[in-house]
Amino acid sequence: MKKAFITGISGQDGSYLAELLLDKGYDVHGMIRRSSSFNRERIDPIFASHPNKKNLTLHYGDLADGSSLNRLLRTLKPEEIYHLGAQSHVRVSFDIPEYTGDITGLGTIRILDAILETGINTRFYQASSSEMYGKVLEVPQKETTPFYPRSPYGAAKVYGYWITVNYREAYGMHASNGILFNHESPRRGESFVTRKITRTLARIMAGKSNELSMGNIDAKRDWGYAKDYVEAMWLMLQAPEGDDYVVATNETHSVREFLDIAFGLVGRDWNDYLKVDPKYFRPTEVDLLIGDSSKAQKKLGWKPKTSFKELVTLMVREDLKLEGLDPDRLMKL
Ligand code: NAP
Ligand code: F7E
Repeated sequence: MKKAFITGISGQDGSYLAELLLDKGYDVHGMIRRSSSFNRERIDPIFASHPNKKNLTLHYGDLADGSSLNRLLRTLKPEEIYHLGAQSHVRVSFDIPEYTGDITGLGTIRILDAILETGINTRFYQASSSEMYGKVLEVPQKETTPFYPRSPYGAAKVYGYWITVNYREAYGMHASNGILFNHESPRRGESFVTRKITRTLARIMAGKSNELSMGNIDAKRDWGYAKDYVEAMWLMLQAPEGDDYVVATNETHSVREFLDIAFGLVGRDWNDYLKVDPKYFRPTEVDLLIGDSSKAQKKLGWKPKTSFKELVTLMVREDLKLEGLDPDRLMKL
């Protein structure tokens, strides 16, 4: 039985990846940080109903605490490490830039160095991001496109990317960067734009809200489905050698288009609810992202399975259910 260690297991991707690895028969260990209120709502359902739930174990630790990372790796000796933990909110990274650098940037070197220090034989996945392309220097963006980050988050991820490449080259580690473009799901954090839209829409439909406050709705993103994307992470660690891969849908859509589809599904017009609030604008914005994932397709056999419209539909559907509403009655499909 292969053993995997996941940082960020309580997050959107961590929960989908844990399910995928349990499905594949792995012994899955996840690191969670202590908080004053429960932060396990995405993984509790796995403990409740996954057929292999006995193979899932959680451990306390923190990306700021190198000694906890060393201890966990020394005792667990996982064959695969998926490093997903991060302060992952771009807008918030402007408010807490030093913390973001510490957790999102230095967190990566703490794990890589713990691997080196403990001498364990493992494969390493780094959750790199399309935010590294920032003010894009090429369209579409691929593995060879130079980086131009536009936020403390993007800059921290550039550090994580290069230190992963460096440890691969310096110490012969099987270490890979997945440069993932935006990916969403019903488990997406509620302050990211897609989930904010679908969550607020469901509350509007339930009569609990009549306003949607937003920032720059002209921004364009390459949006995929998180469940499809965690499969690419796993495939990278099954490849004979570590490498760097763009994971994207090769399509771009504006926030406006997301609003059109989401509100259109329930016969509403978002213009009746939208309020533009400057607090959601960023000091520097990433205007356009579109990824070319042909390398992942060719070398890993990975391609996205879920279209943009299907993604919006499944998110609206789940958020309506969360409000106790019947999607089949409300949605025009
Ligand atoms: P997410 O939902 O925000 O999850 C982040 C995870 O990191 C959570 O489990 C969080 O724990 C954990 N974490 C935060 N600070 C930590 C700390 N100090 N010590 C230990 N754990 C900590 O993010 P996601 O969307 O699943 O993304 C997963 C990774 O991919 C992140 O590194 C993100 O930056 C990167 N990424 C995401 C996207 C995307 O579109 N989703 C695209 C490219 C790259 P709590 O639950 O306790 O907060
Ligand atoms: O913003 C605009 C906003 O916060 C998308 C993270 O997972 O993906 C994510 O970063 C766009 C931006 O995602 C609101 O200005 C408008 O242009 O959903 P987001 P992000 O910044 O692209 C990358 C790949 C990551 O790696 C990150 O970890 O939407 N926007 N109005 C808004 N955004 C938010 N959050 N809230 C608004 O009200």
